[in-house]
Amino acid sequence: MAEAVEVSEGRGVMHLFWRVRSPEGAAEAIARFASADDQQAVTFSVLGGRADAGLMALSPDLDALDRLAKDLHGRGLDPVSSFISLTELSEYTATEDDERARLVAEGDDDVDSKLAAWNARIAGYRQNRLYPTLPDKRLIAFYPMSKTREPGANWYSLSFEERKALMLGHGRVGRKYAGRIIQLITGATGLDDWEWGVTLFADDPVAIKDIVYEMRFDPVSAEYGVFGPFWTGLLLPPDEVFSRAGA
Ligand code: 76R
Repeated sequence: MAEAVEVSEGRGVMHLFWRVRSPEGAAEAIARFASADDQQAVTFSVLGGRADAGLMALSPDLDALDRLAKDLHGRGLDPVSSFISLTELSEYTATEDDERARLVAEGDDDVDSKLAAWNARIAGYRQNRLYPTLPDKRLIAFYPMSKTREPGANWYSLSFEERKALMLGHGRVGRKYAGRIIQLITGATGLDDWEWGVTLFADDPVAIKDIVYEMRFDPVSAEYGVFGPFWTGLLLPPDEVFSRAGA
């Protein structure tokens, strides 16, 4: 067997979209993949006619993702699109110094214990960003995006402080959707055609439309965001996805 191609941190992420012909043993192959401790996969029926079905798979090993993709291809799932990315930590998350300054500015008289609680919460949050557990929701929405590099709107020529301040506003909008949306932002610079994959999980289709619409007004998206094709799917077990596709 080929040797593993392991990420040094986080997970490799593969989004696949197929036309379904005759998925001989495909559901079993996906279940086998997902039975490994550190691997996960969810399948979905793609809404509309651009593809029949899709998969989002996570593994620390890009070789395992590649073997899964080729195995499924050989089992009558014809890829129509795909996206390769890696989970990542944000460079803009608040630091302990930021949080201390915030507590001090608020006149908090219990800074040390508040900071300890904050550190514990952030450690869990970071762990979850790098090693997420895919949630049990009804809907998945996926789209790739990049930040612009145009004269007058070049994200990459802004200073770190400017970008961090802008991302603070972005996070504030995002947090309004706590409980309605679970988002997973994965990095793809140098790996695929866009810089990030945006994967949203929700039960209510309106939540997906609302968050993406509201984000459009936030300067990060309004001035610097460019977006690829949008895919929306109903999360279902593999056999249900394939039988629904008429296979
Ligand atoms: O540190 C954090 O993770 C919290 C702040 C935060 C960062 C750094 C955050 C919060 N995001 C971050 C990074 Mn986001 N996000 C998107 C989209 O459609 C659009 O206009 C944009 C697509 C959505 C819907 C969304 C949702 N985010 C990023 C990045 C990387 C940027 C970089 O590194 O330059 C991208 C591309 C991106 C895009 N974001 C949130 C959300 C939501 C719901 C939150 C709040 C989550 C929470 O706090 O639990």
